[in-house]
Amino acid sequence: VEAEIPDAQKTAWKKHSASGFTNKEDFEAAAIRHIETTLARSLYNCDEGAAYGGTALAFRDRLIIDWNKTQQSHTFADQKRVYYLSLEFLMGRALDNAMLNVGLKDVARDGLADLGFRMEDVIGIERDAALGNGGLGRLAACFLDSLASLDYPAWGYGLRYRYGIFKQEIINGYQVEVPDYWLDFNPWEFPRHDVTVDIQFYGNVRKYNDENGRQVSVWENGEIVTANAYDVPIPGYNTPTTNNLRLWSSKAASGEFDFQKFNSGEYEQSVHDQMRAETISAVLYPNDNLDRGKELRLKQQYFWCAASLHDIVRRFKKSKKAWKEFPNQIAIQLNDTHPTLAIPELQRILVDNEGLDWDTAWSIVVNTFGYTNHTVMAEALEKWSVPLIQHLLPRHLEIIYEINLHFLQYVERTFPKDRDMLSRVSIVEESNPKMIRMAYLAIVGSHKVNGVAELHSDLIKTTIFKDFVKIYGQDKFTNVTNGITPRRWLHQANPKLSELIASKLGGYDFLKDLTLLHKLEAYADDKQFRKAFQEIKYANKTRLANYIKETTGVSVNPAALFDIQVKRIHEYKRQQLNIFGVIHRYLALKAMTPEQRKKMQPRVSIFGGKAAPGYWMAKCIIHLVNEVGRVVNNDPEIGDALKVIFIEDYNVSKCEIIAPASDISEHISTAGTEASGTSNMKFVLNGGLIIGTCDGANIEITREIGEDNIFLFGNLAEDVEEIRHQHTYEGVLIDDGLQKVFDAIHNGMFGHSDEFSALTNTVVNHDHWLTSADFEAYCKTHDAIDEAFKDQEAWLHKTILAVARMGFFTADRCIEEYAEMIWNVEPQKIKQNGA
Ligand code: GPK
Repeated sequence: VEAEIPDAQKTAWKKHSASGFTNKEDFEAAAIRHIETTLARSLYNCDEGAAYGGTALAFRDRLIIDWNKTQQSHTFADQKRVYYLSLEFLMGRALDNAMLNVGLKDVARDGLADLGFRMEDVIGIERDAALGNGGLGRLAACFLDSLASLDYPAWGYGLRYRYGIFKQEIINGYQVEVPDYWLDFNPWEFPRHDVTVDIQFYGNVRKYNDENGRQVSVWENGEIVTANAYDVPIPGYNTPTTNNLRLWSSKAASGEFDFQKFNSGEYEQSVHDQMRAETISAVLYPNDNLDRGKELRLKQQYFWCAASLHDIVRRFKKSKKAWKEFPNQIAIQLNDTHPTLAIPELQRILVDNEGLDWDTAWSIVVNTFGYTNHTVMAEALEKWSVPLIQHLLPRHLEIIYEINLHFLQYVERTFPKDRDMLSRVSIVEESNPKMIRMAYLAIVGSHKVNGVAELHSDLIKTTIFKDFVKIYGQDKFTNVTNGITPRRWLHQANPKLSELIASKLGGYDFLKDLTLLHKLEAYADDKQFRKAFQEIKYANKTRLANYIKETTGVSVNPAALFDIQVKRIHEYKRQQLNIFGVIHRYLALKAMTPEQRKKMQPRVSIFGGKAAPGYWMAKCIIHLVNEVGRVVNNDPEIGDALKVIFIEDYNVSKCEIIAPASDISEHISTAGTEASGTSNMKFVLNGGLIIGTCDGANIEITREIGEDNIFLFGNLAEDVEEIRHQHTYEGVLIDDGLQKVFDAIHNGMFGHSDEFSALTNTVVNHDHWLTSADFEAYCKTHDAIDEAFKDQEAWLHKTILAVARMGFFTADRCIEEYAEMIWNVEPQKIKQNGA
């Protein structure tokens, strides 16, 4: 390609080619130029918003220079690439991350100071990119950071929602959802008006025989919607590699209007068609760990899968390689079952459009895809009704049936006498209406299936996917324990701790090899180090206390024990256990004399998280937390002994303030329900300890950091079924302490008891989540925490050791495991000066 360009053109280009700033002067020049020209502001109306805009645009320019180099270099090298398909990318803010990853935050800070601005204020202007619900979406964001930081040629593919996860407001103690329109100023995306894909829905399938007598299927007469690409640069840490996140936006096929309709007087209809098309990428579905089966959601899934695959196939075809090379050039990872339609879609492209025979095509498909499962809970496993798919995607339904036929024939050959097995593993559930089981389709269409923590990966093999292990053998199923990026979750969220660590480890290499943290073990008994570590924790708690004061008006004492549970509100995550425990503590404090109360360890119980808008029970929990807070925080007898805080609108940027400020964080799901959890990793990495159940990654965290440095309690996963069985046949035994809590609620201590009867009744009637069975152990463990916290030196010893032993939980390790076990891809270094 290079040789075809005339020398004169090259010279002109090279002379003016953008190079990007590296010092304060050049940063200021770039920022001011953007403020004056791109934003049309002057010295006299440059507010913080404009300063943010100018800074972000200056960094965007820099990122895009590296982005261009990276993409060019990847294209020339033509190595295998990874495509990470996820309906959610919970990115949070981009500016701080970009500044740190390219190593120019100090330069920008000095430059902004010259212009009269404080870095923290400028960073605080940015809206979170909140295109996700919780753990699954944030995992995708951490993985993008690691893929770029480790120099893997990788792209993310997602949807460009006009509205991300809703903004949560708490009004009179209740959650109210407010739309999050985040795109009015988003300097981080590049609209690619030239990159469009036409996507078909509905229509019919026509069959004919070609000249060789082969039956050909044509899917036609459908409705067309156009997918438009928006690219978001993903900078690696301390490397020029800048990968791409491509987000698709939907619009009406003819661009603006359907001119025929417009001219024939059907103006309203043509506008309506346009709005209908734009609806596809309008809004993120706000459910976490729940499948609701809405038609528009299926449309989103197909729209995004089809656009992404078209893009991937287009890129592959440019290389003119044989189709059998496809899986050697391309690995596609399915983040949960949401992108499972990519499997029949690739099969359709290969068979219907490219004329490959079924078996050849299918072997390409299976070798291309890998599937990550994120939950064992039945209510979260996706199923789509056959009539719905038939209507929306008639050709895909045929292909899914054909895939199922081949699969069931194979099963029958392997297990000739097991008729039950066939109906159990069929991709088509024989219900009324019939349903397509997306997880089964994902397993059948992938070469590897992984869970996200050891216990979870074992559970999927012994419960929901047991039959598939028999059919395919153990090797198809594997584990990749989740991780987090230490760039955002240590260096960015907790710069002081990162600096302290760097001062002992002789630099910041640990940010790219987190196992180096083990060298901190030598400082666990070092008096000075402990003191510095403790001061940082105190400063971070003060930062959070100030935030709480500003946003809720409640003063909390940074010297108190900060006990934090922030995550989506879900019964299985058991925020109800936490708030019942808080009430139990409050009742105990009320029963004490003032002298006794003074001896108690002061606590601040902090909650945060969103409830899905239709999740009544989760909303009751939020309401109860807020009402308990109102009563406890205004009780003059209690004072600093206990404060109960609900932080409104928990999101990624708030987590960056919250995670460094915990003494204890709560990861207390019913054993066997939380696939991994990732906030558990964030809190320990930032010098806090965990109270947790033997669930998800808590188990591996315990193994790594040592059982003296974590507070585990509660029934084990293997015993849960038995206890539920007892509940059904013998009734629920309500713990005495919990009964007192329920009595207080019923007596109206926290407002009208009707408001909370659903919450208490579900425990009394079924206690599916073992709230009562685990209550006593939970409260006792909190008492043990109070005791342990009193000995600050011993506490510091534990927290420092824990930090030192968290190296395993970096997302970099995850990416290396995926690359080796599932994707078979190699990193590719980008030279500082182009390809
Ligand atoms: C799992 F099934 C789902 C889902 O719909 N949303 C979601 O965030 C989470 N998850 C798990 O609940 C966590 O345990 C896990 O750490 C996270 O996915 C990432 O794997």
